[in-house]
Amino acid sequence: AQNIQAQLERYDFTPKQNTFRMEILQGLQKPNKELPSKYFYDEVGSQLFDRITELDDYYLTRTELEIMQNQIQDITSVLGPDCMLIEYGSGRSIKTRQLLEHLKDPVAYVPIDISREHLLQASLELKQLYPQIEILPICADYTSTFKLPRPTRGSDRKVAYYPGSTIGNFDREPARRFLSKIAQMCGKGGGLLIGVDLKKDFARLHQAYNDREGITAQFNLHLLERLNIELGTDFVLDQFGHYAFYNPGPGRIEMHLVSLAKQQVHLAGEQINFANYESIWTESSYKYTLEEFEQLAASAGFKVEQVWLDARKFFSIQYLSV
Ligand code: AVI
Repeated sequence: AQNIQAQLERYDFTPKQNTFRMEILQGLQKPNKELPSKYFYDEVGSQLFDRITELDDYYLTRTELEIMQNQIQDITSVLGPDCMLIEYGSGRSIKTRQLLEHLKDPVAYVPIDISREHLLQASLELKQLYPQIEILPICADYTSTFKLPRPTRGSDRKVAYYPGSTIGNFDREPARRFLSKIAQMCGKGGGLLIGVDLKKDFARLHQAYNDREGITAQFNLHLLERLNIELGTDFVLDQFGHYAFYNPGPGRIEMHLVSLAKQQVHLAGEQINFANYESIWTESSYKYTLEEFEQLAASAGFKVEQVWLDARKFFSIQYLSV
């Protein structure tokens, strides 16, 4: 436990409060207001997201786990032995357990997450479950630049793991840039195991982001609560509404917070004006066809080696090599 704490002290690249404030202010001052979705994930936000992943309506996590369960032998044999597994946005590392249990002699597991407490708890649990695997957590915004730790033992063939279809939360060009960064980090011989949500009927998509228990709405609104607590804004939460829909042209779910009145909010001495029904765009979640994703991967320097699907073809797990 002490080793993990010490490792986390050395590899703590938590974003500075100033960067946070600046990004939020810039987003709210745009003519079409927006907020970066990466800021959903403070402690409460991460817990709300965990609850989303367990919802009946949110098919993504369940389907990805089902593919993992059915194909784990094949997946781990494609990944090969002695790899250093690096997970981007590891959260509770639930899906990773399957991998860690079946991979042949993994050299180390490097979970990267922006939520420090979540990361620490998950790392401690993993160390108890798999004492033979070196766990090297990094607290960072994984889209930023940070150094990777060196594992104590042997080969450093790098395999990145990016499950959950989180790649869908990037617009196309940032997605390409992020994937190329991973390709460079992995280098020749390395690869990326990635979860990608697929295009499907609109009603199913709509339901996943408008769940009957209202957890997605809470998750979306919590972003404003976080700004009130951490940046001292004065958002009145019940004056904003969750609004999410599938936009078939660009092929994405758009999640918004809509102002339910003409109102003002204050941040860092600035006043931000909201018209009635004006929206803040808080997240996009792109859905792909296999062909579209193959093109995106190729533009980032990756070749699709293998694709695993569920029976309904809702979701894909793909192995890309450099
Ligand atoms: C993390 N990410 C893949 C989720 C998604 O489905 O885009 C975030 C989420 N937003 C609303 N529900 C879940």
